[in-house]
Amino acid sequence: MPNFTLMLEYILNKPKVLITRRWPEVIEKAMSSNFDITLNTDDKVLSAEQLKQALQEYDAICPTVTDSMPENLFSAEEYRTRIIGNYGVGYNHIALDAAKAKGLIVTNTPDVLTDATADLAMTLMLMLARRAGEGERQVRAGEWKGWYPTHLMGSMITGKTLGIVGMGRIGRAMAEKAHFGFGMRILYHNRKPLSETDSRRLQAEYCTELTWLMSKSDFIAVHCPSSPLTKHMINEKTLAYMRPGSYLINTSRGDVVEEKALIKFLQKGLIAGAGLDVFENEPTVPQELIDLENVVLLPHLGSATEETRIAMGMRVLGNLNSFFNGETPPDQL
Ligand code: 8YV
Repeated sequence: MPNFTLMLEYILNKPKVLITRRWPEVIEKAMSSNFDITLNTDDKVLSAEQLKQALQEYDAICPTVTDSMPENLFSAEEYRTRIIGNYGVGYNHIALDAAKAKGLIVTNTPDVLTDATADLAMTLMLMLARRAGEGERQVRAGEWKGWYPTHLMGSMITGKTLGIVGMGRIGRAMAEKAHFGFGMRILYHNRKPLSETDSRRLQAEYCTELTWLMSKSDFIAVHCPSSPLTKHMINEKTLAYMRPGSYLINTSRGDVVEEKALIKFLQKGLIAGAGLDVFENEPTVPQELIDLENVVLLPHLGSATEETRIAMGMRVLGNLNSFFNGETPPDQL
């Protein structure tokens, strides 16, 4: 039941909205025409104290993955904030149940970053297979002495097997690109299988056991969200099922992979390499990973295209508009 007194208040006074990090200018402008927005002009990560304060001062807060909003942030009796419009699809940085228990609405931005993230996972897969990181470092260091037949030989991805862990939107988009673009065979592990039509179209094989998928894949791409269930899902035990020549790619969340175990497997040469866009303690990247040649490391760029970052902002704007008009936001969690 909409709160009509509040709605009237929002008509008379534009809702106060905090955007915690800088967004593309065009979308900041679009937000400012509907709301009384506060920008974080320094673009520095806000402290827990600042976020706590913001919950008392703003009608809406629009955080990103860098804003940790754990359970203890929602310990006050009352809040001015009614809605948290997360700028991103992953929301493991927000204690959803605690926020909801205090009557806050939380939204995210699904769909619009699916292709960008799947493209980045493909980038990592190709870079690993073709040793692009090593080659680029060689050229930049002036160490390239000319062509020779055995120079930086990598492997094909065409015709190889890709194991997808988490067949949600992004997993499916990667399966499409890999299968139709590169003729890859698709295996996937997910809570439930794809529809008959989708699995036939992609010729994708459902693996109920993660370890089975890991033992049969040349490339393993992690696309499941972070949750207590998926934390360290890729660990010492499961990594042991990977083939010596196989590669791990992670563009979801760092904590799905137990970094320490991965480092051990890479250092011992038990797997061929890893492509990582996310880490357990971002922005800290363990020196052991940096020291390895057969690892491609990116700074959480999954959705970093101009088109996508604008679309994400539009999605937040849509959610806030609906909410302040007394409707259910389309991406309410
Ligand atoms: C975003 C992401 O850039 O949306 C996500 O879940 O991982 C990234 O692509 C980031 O989360 C923005 O908050």
